[in-house]
Amino acid sequence: DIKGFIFDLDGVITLTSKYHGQAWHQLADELGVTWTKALADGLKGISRMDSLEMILKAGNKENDYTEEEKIRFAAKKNDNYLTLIGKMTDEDILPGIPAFLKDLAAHNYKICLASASKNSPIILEKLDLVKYFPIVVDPSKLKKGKPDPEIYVRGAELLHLKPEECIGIEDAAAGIQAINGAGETSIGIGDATELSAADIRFARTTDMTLVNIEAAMKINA
Ligand code: G16
Ligand code: MG
Repeated sequence: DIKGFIFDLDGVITLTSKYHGQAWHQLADELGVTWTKALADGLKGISRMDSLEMILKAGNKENDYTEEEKIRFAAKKNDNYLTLIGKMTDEDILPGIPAFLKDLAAHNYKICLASASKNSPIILEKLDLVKYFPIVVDPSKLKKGKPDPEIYVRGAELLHLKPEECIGIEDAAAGIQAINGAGETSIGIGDATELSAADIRFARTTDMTLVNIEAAMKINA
């Protein structure tokens, strides 16, 4: 039986994914790396330093900079990102998410956050969602980022649940791979081709309701 839900943040609860993309795009331009949709999609859910490595690799520049320079690039991207998210409010929560969270709480499901973002506590505050997420996986304590399952394994542990009792929710292929690897049920929000590995997929957040999830789980069973 499903007893808990483990949420990704960027792209599931709010579209910070758009701002991450903009900030990386600007850095890629400065580094002379061509920005493509494939690169943008591949970066979703990937940690800050791993994202920078992917961008440098895309431009065959992975050996061009020192560790110090790379840390400076990542810090610059983050400053830019923090400016972009500066004006976010609870109106930036994706449609259907507040009702879904309320429904989960009313049915006593356990909830936690499994975002790769070190900025997620700030964003939860801006969105006024801290009350739903007293439990947040700390990404700085993990050995490996998504697509490694570690973050979703840790999420289930923090909820005191077995992986098979948890549903993970993601907008990125790397995240779905992490949920599946953890032995949890995966829900993908977004594009069918990008999220073909998800156990259940919804085109948009408003389709994600307990009724629709229960129906999809019956079909899959
Ligand atoms: C998010 C984003 C990624 C971002 C990562 C790290 O993951 O999707 O694009 O690179 O967090 O974020 P930060 O630089 O803020 O620490 P998720 O897991 O919330 O989708
Ligand atoms: Mg995401």
